[in-house]
Amino acid sequence: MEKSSASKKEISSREVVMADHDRLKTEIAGLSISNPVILASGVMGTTPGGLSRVASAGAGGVTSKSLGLDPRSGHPSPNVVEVAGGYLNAMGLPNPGVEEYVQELRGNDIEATLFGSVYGQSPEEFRRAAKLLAPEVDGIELNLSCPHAEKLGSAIGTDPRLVENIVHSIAREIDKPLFAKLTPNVADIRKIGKAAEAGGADGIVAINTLKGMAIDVTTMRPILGNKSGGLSGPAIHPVAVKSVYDLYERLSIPVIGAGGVETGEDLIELILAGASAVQIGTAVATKGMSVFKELNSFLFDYLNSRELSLSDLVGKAHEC
Ligand code: RRO
Repeated sequence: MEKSSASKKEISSREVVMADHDRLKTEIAGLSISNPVILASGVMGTTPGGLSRVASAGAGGVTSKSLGLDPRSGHPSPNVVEVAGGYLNAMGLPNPGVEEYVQELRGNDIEATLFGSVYGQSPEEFRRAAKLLAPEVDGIELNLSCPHAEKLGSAIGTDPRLVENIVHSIAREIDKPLFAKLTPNVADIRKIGKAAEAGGADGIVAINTLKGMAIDVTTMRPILGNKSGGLSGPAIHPVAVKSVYDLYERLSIPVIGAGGVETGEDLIELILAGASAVQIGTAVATKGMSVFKELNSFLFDYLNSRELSLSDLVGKAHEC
């Protein structure tokens, strides 16, 4: 256990600037990261400028919007609808294409660990996108889990053999840590996690959004342009906790948790379940960019008051 040399009273989150939060420094799959609160793919990540702003707001890591070989305009609007406990989205992977993004990333001033997210329709498309992006980022996230894009995302990420093949084809060709982002829309997420690990993934991100739909009772039609979408926000947090808990128990590689984190307690819960770091998505939209400093301050105080290090906390709920 890492003991603090100063008392609780001497170090308070109000006095400590982010740069001094050494207690929050961590390492995931060989990547050093200044704190474990990471921007999830899909929010503020369509341009490197957005990622840079989030990094300046205190995120330890930032993740790009998922990028494919060709530009995509996405699904027809409406793309987002508020529902009980969160939001349904069906953006449809809008992105400028990996080559354009790579151009924009050159000379970037992003002061956080940078994850590049990629998607594809086949192992070959994933491999090509990942190879183009890898030189410009610190780690690659494979989006195997978009819940509403035909032949992409979770259409791929629910098949363990395909997951293993995709990860394997990329792991041997890039020299950056490789993370597989998994869908919760499966009977047993551990099987998909195991397949990604067997393919050579360095880490897992769990979870992407859950499949959902909202229907307008006046028009009697689905609200989203794509009809169905992915549910995010507090409603999916318990699903994320259970998924991370199960994956941590079964896998040897680190797990980055994601799903409905809004408060410091939500963040700690995922870490106790086994997450080495945690992604924030919907809360950036609902609470603003101050959420990164707010969550880090809460975590700092939580650790400091208990004289614990971050690594003491990871997976601690499994001790009982
Ligand atoms: O772009 C989207 O519609 C989207 C993606 Br790529 C994803 O991974 N998860 C999600 O809920 N929406």
